[in-house]
Amino acid sequence: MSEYDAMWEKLGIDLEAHAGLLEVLPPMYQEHILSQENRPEGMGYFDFVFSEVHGLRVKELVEHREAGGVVVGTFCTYVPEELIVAVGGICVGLCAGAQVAPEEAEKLLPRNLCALIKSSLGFKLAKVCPYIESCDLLVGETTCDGKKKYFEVLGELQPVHVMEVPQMKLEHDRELWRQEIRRLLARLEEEAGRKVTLEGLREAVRLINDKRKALLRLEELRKSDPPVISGRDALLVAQIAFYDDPARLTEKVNALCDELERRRDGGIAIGGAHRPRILLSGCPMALPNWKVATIIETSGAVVAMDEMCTGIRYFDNLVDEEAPDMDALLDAIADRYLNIHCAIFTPNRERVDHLKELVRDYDIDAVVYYALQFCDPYTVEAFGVQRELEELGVPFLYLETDYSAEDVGQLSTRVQALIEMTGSREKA
Ligand code: BJ8
Repeated sequence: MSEYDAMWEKLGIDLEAHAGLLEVLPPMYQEHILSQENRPEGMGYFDFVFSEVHGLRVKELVEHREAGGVVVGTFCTYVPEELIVAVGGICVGLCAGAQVAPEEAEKLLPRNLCALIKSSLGFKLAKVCPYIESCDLLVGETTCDGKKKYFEVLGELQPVHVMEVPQMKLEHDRELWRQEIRRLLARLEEEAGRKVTLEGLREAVRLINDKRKALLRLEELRKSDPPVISGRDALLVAQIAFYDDPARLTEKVNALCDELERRRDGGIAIGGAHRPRILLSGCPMALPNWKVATIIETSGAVVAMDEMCTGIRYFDNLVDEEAPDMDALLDAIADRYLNIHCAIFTPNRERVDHLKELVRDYDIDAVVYYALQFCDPYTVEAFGVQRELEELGVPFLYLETDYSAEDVGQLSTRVQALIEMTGSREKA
């Protein structure tokens, strides 16, 4: 029995299946996160949030709705959080980082679909996610084909608003996207029963920009060599940023950064001397997906940067807070989001350029490319990324995987070979 049982039951959660899910999380957390040595004290807050993953935060959502507010669930970093906040809503990124009820999901979706989409539907069908059950509205997007069609299936189970994300970044695409931002705002206003004011929207923009600034400050600290924070802890912070209260998260990330600055200045590293520095790039690693990061870091390297949507793609670039009127502010929001370089775009030159910049700025020894099986955008784009990085002399390892643990041994062997190779070569 949990103190939250009554709340979960009211949300329609299957208590028995849910108890099974909650049972597997603590040992996973121990293995991937808590087993690390010399973690910063500031990670204590994030450990606490994770220990309460379906408890306290869900209670906050329930109370928010009881007070008349709305909760909106999202699946992609293209959905502007500030619009949801501006209507007095709470935005929760719906994670889908574990295999749940795949047989059920495969009754409505094909087998050959990426693990993330199947997991998302699995959580919904098994009734084990109190976040999705707390949502008044889900916001989907036309990013990859799998998600686009998945939202039709999900829309039969719960209200879904789908944003049309263009696939190119030409002027008329930008125009379409700007209109889509306004269409979403109208839907959110209708849902929340209130109109957004210029000041309200500006305040929301500042709140979310502050969160981004704190997360970017953390990224800067990952340049320290020897490292002051592990890649797994940085990933955990980003994963939690998708659903925690933004103001509280900003404060906690900044407190963590203060501590990391003291560590850096005092020469306190997480693991002693220099370790090979890996950049992880590719599909998002939604909570609780730490498989590849753990393999890399238990093989003697550190993940020094994540070019993923659970990494810098989520919080890079700010919205212009000074836009003079409502139209300009909405355009500034649209422009910031269109500047995300997801593989669903063509051409996607900016992603490769950004990757090269990150390799240089973070003094990267090798790139590990993480692709979920059946993810066409990222698996196809991997070829060009590999060619360009190898031309620069940057070692590149392509890993295609899913959420199962079956391939851990095989992935570890390949990662270890990469790390040995970086030890015996000059840095790019
Ligand atoms: S902006 S990466 S969050 S779309 S892994 S579901 S692409 S088949 S998640 Fe993504 Fe938005 Fe892009 Fe980021 Fe499809 Fe690929 Fe699955 Fe994916």
